[in-house]
Amino acid sequence: MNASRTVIAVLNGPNLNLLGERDPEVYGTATLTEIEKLCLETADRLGFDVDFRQTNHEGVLIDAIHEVRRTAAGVVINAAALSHTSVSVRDALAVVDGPVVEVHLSNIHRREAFRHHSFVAEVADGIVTGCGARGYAMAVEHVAHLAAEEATA
Ligand code: DHK
Repeated sequence: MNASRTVIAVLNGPNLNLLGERDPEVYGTATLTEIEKLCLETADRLGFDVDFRQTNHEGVLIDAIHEVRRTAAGVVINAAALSHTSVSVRDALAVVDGPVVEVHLSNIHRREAFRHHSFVAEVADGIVTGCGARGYAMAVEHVAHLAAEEATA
């Protein structure tokens, strides 16, 4: 595997810094720090490092995608509300070299109609939705699997 592409970027959008205190019945009780730890442990087990970030700003999220798009082995992204609104985030993800897996803590299809469509989903290789914090581990695992597959292709 290419040594410069062993990092999985895990990118988080608006309001996810409030996990643990924000609507725990919808998003669960795990904090973003706990989710970061879960991602680090999962990736480490599979031989990858993690670059874990959160921002409340669309442009900062796009800059983060640009920053990692050529260097990361793949991207796990919970763009949160921006998933439903941002063509710019979608377009940035479309030019990521490695696999992209979208994750949502809640099952967006069981919620309000405005959450049913995700621009991110249009450019994602996989989607994990409704599996809570564990969904991040599943998404990291899948990115690692796809990245390893790509590296041996
Ligand atoms: C997180 C949010 O903040 C919402 O805006 C999305 C997503 C769902 C989640 O379930 O992780 O609609």
